[in-house]
Amino acid sequence: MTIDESNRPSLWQSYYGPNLGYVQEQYEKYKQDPNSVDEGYRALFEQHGEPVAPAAALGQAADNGTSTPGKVDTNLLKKAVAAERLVWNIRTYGHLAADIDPLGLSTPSDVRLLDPQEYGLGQRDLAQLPASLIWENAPEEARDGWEAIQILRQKYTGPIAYEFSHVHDEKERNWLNRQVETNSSSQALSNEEKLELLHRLVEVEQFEEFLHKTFVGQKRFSIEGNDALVPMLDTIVRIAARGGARHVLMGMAHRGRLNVLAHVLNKPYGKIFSEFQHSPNKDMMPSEGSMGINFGWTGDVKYHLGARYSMTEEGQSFETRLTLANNPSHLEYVNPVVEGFTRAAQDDRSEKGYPRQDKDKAAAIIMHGDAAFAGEGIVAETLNFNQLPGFQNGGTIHIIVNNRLGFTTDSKDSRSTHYASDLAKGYEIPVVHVNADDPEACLRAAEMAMQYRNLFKKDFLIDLIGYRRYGHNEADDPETTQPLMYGKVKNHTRVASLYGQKLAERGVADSQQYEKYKNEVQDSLKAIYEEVKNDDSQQAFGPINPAGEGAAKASTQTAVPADLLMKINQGLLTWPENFSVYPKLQRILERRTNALAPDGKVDWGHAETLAFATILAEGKPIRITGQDAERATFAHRNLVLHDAKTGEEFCPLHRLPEAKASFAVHNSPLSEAAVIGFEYGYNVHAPETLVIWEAQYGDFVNAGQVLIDQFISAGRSKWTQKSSLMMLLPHGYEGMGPEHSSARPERFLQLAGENNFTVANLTSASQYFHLLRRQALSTETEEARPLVVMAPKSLIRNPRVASAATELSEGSFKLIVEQQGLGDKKEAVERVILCTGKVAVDLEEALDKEKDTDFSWLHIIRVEQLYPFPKEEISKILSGFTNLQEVIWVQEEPKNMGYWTYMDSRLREVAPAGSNVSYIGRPERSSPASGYQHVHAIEQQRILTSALKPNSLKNISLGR
Ligand SMILES: Cc1ncc(C[n+]2csc(CCOP(=O)(O)OP(=O)(O)O)c2C)c(N)n1
Repeated sequence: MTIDESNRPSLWQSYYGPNLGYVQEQYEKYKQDPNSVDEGYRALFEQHGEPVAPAAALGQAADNGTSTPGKVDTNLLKKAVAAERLVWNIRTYGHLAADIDPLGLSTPSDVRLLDPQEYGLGQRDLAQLPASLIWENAPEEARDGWEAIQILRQKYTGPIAYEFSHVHDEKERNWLNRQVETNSSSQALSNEEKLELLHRLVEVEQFEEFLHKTFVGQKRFSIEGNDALVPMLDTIVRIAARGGARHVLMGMAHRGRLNVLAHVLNKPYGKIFSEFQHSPNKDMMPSEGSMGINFGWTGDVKYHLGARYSMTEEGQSFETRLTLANNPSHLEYVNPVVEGFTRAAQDDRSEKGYPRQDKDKAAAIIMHGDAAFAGEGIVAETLNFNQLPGFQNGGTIHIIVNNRLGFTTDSKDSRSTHYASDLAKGYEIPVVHVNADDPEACLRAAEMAMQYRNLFKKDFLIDLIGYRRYGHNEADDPETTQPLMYGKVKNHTRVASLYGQKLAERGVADSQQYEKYKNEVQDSLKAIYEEVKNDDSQQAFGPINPAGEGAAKASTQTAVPADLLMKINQGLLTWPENFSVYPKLQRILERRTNALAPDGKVDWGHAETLAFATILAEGKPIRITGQDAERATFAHRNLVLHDAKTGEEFCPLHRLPEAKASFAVHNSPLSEAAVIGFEYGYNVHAPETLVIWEAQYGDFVNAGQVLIDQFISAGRSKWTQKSSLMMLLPHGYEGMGPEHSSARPERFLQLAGENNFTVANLTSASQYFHLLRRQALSTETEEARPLVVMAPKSLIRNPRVASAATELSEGSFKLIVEQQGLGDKKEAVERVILCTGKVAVDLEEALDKEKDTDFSWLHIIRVEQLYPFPKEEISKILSGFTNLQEVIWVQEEPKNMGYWTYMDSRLREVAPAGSNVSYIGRPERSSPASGYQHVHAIEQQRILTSALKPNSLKNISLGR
């Protein structure tokens, strides 16, 4: 780069006022010690000498005709300002001109903003300006503004494209730009490291090649085209381990999964070959949803070979456990689960109070598909966890494994954004796009991501832009839909080979190095395969424990001695001196003081708090989240008190003297899917914890249906992944209309099988107390199962639901509850009503209104645990009624919803011979409830009346 020195005007003429003052100050410092000033200024002073006073400067300027005496050289100033704008825009839009398209497929972007001419700046103009004036990080070799711009452009338009301008925190943005501009985030790889990188790329490539040739036509969702993912993961894991992470938790879909399992998690090649070898259907195995692809691989557990990552450095040895989460075919839904794993791995739950989080103890890496990242809403829900107190994990590294296709769909048809990653910008997550054909750049990106994470404890996203060597799976022909792209792919040299050539050109490796590595790796793959091929005893998968039948034990000892309950109750009503509880709430809470007395009653909210307290007293941690979970939708919880004067928060369960474990209570973001996934993940990773998710209203749970179907219901049988997640789903027909009436119990009952979870609907505070305690006691045992509770709404405050203290200090959870005052004269009973939840209380109220009526012909059984079905308990009662004619299921839900389709066949099994099994409830409907309060009231009344009237079935018509 040559510069015409004769065209340089005296520099100081453009400095006036405060600017000149500042420069003169710098000069004074420079005179004392040249090293005390910025390199740029040093160069400036060396070249231009002392900054001269304004008059002299102006005189000088006037002399050479570039300025008028007494006036600012506005022309030069304008140029300096324009140059600043140019610098800013290179930082902001340099990515548009970056070299991040390995196949050269993209249409060029409009990059005029990166061109000095666009700002009226020529080479000469820029050369007039000192480099450090327009770019504070200008390196020494930039002798002036022109050279600075050339260097800066190079940095921002290379194989890594940077997007940071959406990061609002100036400190962070400056740090990020400095990393790019000073290269301080990455030290160049040593020759040895470069050879290691080449070797790794050969392993990645040859593993795929071997599978391709050996298991012809079988699907594997090859990584090829984005091979650099594996060494990037190596780098991230190494930095995390070095920084103290004892867990690295990963999530990814099908693409490249086998390669990551083999190389990052050390799943033995033999195991993988065996899965192909023994696959029952060579065409279908492994499919996206197959075990081979989706079964995770986690270190350090008995039934899997370990994926322990060990390293020794400076006399210190690190051991980190790597986990790749089990994954359903549903793209991206594993993301919140991995976030939950990670937070659980960071939280210390061994002491009272909120868990103590150590963000360095565990790190999360989530890999995404480019189409799925842009398309699936769960991605946004998960990114939103980034900074939320109850959910953040000190920064997840996101990698979009970008092959610019979704199955057969081009990017133009799958997203409205320029980049696949654009969503992340809304969460202020720094984004870098990196060319997958430049493996060293890929490692730099990985390193930068981890340094950012370590420093700022926030998410970082790498968009790894490569291509897909084959079709969506290897059996697909991609040329039918993407002929141009695949024309290029076919002739595109693979990255290992490209990198081998590059190292040879640089003299780091000899020209045969790539071939040498390739032969070595091939030989070892062949040898392993020969062993597997001849060994029929090799099991494709580790043993999967059957889910196990049999009801969760009702009889678990859950009662708590009365004196302990009293003591705990006292503790719960003690708050710090000078803490002013909101007066109205204080009055409500203080009513609990005497609730345990012989004439007192414990209501729903109180029973819950007492259950939590006693669970904590037994050393079991609790975590409860949900929208407004701290107070609860119906304001019955109020476990976080707010000082009415200072706003300070206090949770009585955190100070309770008896508590021996942590209690985490958090209002969640307004998401169901991601929060359910997070809590499920938390619980799987922290199985000793009672983890509870509460829906605002039960009907919203269907926004998390994928998580329920794929993880909560089926996780145990698919992957032996145990969970005891509890879900509280407010449910009940109270005239609120189609919304907020139903938590869709029918959906859970339809999913129920193999004792996969418990479904309950309760009618008393004591039942809730015992069920909570039973669930807590079951954690980490063979009985641990998810628990779905159709939680109350109006019942929360219904005095009929409140319980005497003795019901907590004695007894245990009851699978069924018989209606008091009925069924005493066994031979008189002709009708038994079975029902669950609120309608049972409605029936009790209706009975009370007819105190003088003879109901000896009737008995009512409340089925408090719906699944597993309490068959024996119900049979026993029914068999005691010798004159029984009708067994009726009564529900408030429409006939095609609620419990009836589940109960119908089960009641027929338990109903005595000769008795009729029938239904009372709303007719079949397309929407769960009527939108009109008066219609609701009429329907509800009709249900109750029919249930309590002899021969009513003959007289009423509720439709089909
Ligand atoms: C929720 C969901 N919808 C649809 C599919 C079907 N499907 C499997 S892979 C795929 C394309 C994914 O594209 P991308 O995210 O870019 O990942 P790639 O396969 O290209 O690596 C689709 C639509 C799925 N698995 N999950």
